[in-house]
Amino acid sequence: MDEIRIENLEVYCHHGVLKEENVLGQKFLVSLVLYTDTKKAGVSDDLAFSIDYAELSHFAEKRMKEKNYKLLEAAAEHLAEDILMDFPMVKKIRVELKKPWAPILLPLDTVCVRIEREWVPVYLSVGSNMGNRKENIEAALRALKQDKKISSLTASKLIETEPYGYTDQAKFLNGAVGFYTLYSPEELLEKIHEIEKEGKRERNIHWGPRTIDLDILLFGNRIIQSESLTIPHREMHLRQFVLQPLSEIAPWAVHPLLHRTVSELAENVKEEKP
Ligand code: PH2
Ligand code: MG
Ligand code: MG
Repeated sequence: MDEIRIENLEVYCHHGVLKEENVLGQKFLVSLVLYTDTKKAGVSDDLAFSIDYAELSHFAEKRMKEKNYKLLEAAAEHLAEDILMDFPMVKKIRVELKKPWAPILLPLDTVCVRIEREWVPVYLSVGSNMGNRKENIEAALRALKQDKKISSLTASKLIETEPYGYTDQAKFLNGAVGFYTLYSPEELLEKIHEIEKEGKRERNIHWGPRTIDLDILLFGNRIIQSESLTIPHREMHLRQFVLQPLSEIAPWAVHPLLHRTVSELAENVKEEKP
């Protein structure tokens, strides 16, 4: 990706763990790498197709002064997030915050925190087999869309499917959604649990009837195996009711463990069906 860089923007502000830092303030240096596509602006010579670095620098200065954080980490985290949310042309950002006057009673050039954050593409499966299934799913999608850390949401058509696994239950409506997010996988899982709670989801029978079920299928190309999360979804490659809607919105997405596209996986599952 192309880069626009702002280096060592000086901002006087009051972040710090120490009282005297909060009272007196000090100089901070803000360096930003904005990852974007400059091709269109390059060809047309028109600022409307790029990021105005003057505007962005003033925005960064304002945000740095607006709130006082104890940690450079927190100031950097919020700045990265605010820029990604307010400047849609910035797809990914590197933020470097330096304190050249850090009061540590020893001479130093600077201390620095550097982070990279980006809009990560995510795919979820959605399902419901209780109550007003369509409305349950639509309410969940509305909640996702309203979230500022979720953007560009697209949803597949909903299909009716036979219950899989535990079969003594009503038919499901299933679909898939894709979006970009600033959440970490754990934060997204928490968000999903909140939405399921609002949708009156109760966890009684494993794989049993539910008003709303949202499962993370793919999170960028991340591979995660923890107590709370398995990404890619453990069974996504075996489930027609997941792959069929997913291949409608992301046929080209690649499963990072199986190295197969979603449309290839969907074809395979079809063939295996009796
Ligand atoms: N979800 C399950 C178990 N079985 N079957 C269908 N057809 N659709 C589902 O969404 C589904 C299921 C557990 O999440
Ligand atoms: Mg599920
Ligand atoms: Mg689930």
